[in-house]
Amino acid sequence: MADERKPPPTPKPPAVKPDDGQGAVVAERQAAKVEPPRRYQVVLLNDDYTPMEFVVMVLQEYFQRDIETATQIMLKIHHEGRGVCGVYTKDVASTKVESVLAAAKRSGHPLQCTMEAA
Ligand code: TYC
Repeated sequence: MADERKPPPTPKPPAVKPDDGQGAVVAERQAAKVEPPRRYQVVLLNDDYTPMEFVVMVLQEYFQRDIETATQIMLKIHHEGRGVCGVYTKDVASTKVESVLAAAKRSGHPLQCTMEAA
């Protein structure tokens, strides 16, 4: 004999109400709250021992500079004591600093590299 109890009512999706403004307003508020990520400049420091060619190679390999730009930046550092290699988000800047320091250490050069809020 068939079970004559009614099946439980299927849950209904919430009725679509006329736009009370809430959804759209929330989305707009969220969008307005999101700030662009802070940017960090990666800076190379001058020293008396790291070969110029090594610094030019670093600027080409790790900062995607062509050889002319890399040479200009290297000479600026050489004459002024420091120079900006590029500006990145925090994680990217931090990875570049670590990569440059590791490459300098491997090659036995005292080259120093740091990052600062742009
Ligand atoms: N001053 C170094 C030299 O005369 C060259 C150099 C340039 C070193 C830039 C570091 O970040 C640097 N060999």
